[in-house]
Amino acid sequence: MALLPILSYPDSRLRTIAAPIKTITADIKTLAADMIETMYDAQGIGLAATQVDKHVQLIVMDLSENKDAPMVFINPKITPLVTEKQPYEEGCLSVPDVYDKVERPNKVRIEALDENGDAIDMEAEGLLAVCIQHEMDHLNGVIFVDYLSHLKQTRARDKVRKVLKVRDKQQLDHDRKVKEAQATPV
Ligand code: K1U
Ligand code: ZN
Repeated sequence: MALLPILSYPDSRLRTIAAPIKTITADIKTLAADMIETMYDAQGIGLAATQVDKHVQLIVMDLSENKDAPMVFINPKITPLVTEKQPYEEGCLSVPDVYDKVERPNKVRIEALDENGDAIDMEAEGLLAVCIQHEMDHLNGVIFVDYLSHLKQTRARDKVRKVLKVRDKQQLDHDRKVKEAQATPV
């Protein structure tokens, strides 16, 4: 399995519309497994293929406490089961360290296939309903900050730039330390 790089807002590749998956090949199963590993590594509860620059209708999620119940959704379709929308604080691995409230229906029906091609038909409420709608948005090129004001979108862009700068510096420091340790005679 492999960790996949996650695209960061405002990368234009996050705007790509995902294509339906015609056949669940070994490559698709490997992608699903890699996305689950990537989601756990990034401490997320969901990940859409769009976020790892793969433009197919594939979502992984795990809302369990012990992170031992991954779910795979292929070609998902969502039907709202309530008309009213409720605010929920959302985050996104593609928009690190930015959290804000988005209003969505709190109960939806999810129809999809799992990684074995078996049909999923379930009702989701609360965080599960919010998360699947957030991930479906990714497959359609929509990011949760699109629902926020222009000012908040500008702030989100600035925040992501700062976070990525800090991460890059930490990675460089780490690489330098590893190199120094390898060069130090025992
Ligand atoms: O799509 C993603 O980038 C994953 C995203 C899913 C999500 C979380 C919360 C609401 C909607 C969608 C994340 O996993 S963000 C990180 C996270 O674990 C989290 C953030 C806020 C609340 C709960 C969890
Ligand atoms: Zn997201």
